[in-house]
Amino acid sequence: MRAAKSPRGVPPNTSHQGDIHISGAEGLYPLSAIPAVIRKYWDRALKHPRGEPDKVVITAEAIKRKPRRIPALPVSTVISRTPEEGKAFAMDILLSLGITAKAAREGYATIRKGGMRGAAIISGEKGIRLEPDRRRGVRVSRLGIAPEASKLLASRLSRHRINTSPVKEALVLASKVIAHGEVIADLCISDDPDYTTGYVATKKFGYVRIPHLKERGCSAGGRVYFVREGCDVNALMVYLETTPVVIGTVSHCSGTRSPYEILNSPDR
Ligand code: WAQ
Ligand code: MG
Repeated sequence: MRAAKSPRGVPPNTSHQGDIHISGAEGLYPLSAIPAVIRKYWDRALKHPRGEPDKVVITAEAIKRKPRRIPALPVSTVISRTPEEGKAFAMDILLSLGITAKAAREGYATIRKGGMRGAAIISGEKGIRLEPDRRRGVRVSRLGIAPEASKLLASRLSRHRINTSPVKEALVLASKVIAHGEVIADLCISDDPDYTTGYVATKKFGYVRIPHLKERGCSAGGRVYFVREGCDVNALMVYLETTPVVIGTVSHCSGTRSPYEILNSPDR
């Protein structure tokens, strides 16, 4: 689903260029669930805190390949009280994985600028933007979670009172992205003005939630995928946009941990 509004003074439906992104969502579902999913996406598009769209596009496509099954990343939450603390923690994680300060700063600035509908792909060494359409970014799609895994995930997240749609959807998305060997890290800040928790996801540290990563009321957000230098961007885009992937198993979910704990014992 994609919901957008035209800039003031421009009639809708003339072109996608210049559209203001309101909301998007995607998933893999059995055919029987599609009517309910369309209803859910419709409600989400029209009741979004970013505003009212004047254009909503919902697309359904049959997948021809059996989805690849992958595990969900482990989940934890870092103790962080301000956007500055959150940013410092995210930078420490990125730098510890060999991403250069230049690339990390470029990625962070891209997110804080906001306005994209998808994610930016940035090379981890030189900090160069690699996706062909920089205004749009790459939109990850064809991903889902198996019913049994979804149930188990819900019960594990509930123990930490974080069994919510934003957390579950972001975890599924990040798990697909990180399952690709060329992606080193996924850094995200929501574009919803009221949702201030972001995350950094990596193979080594899992999905780490970062509370208060932006100021309340700020509508800028985005995602950045840091990739290995020399990565085959076309192959990566095909994987992200079109390869069907389903979360089949869930990893452990822990509560809050200090930045020091996370950086020094990534596995717990
Ligand atoms: N593929 C690539 N980029 C995406 C996608 C996608 N499928 N969906 C969203 N984005 C990009 C796009 O630039 C959005 O503006 C930005 O990410 C933020 O999207 O555990 O709600 O849907 O509590 O606003 C994090 C949850 C929630 C943290 C993130 O993102 C937690 C969120 P939003
Ligand atoms: Mg949003």
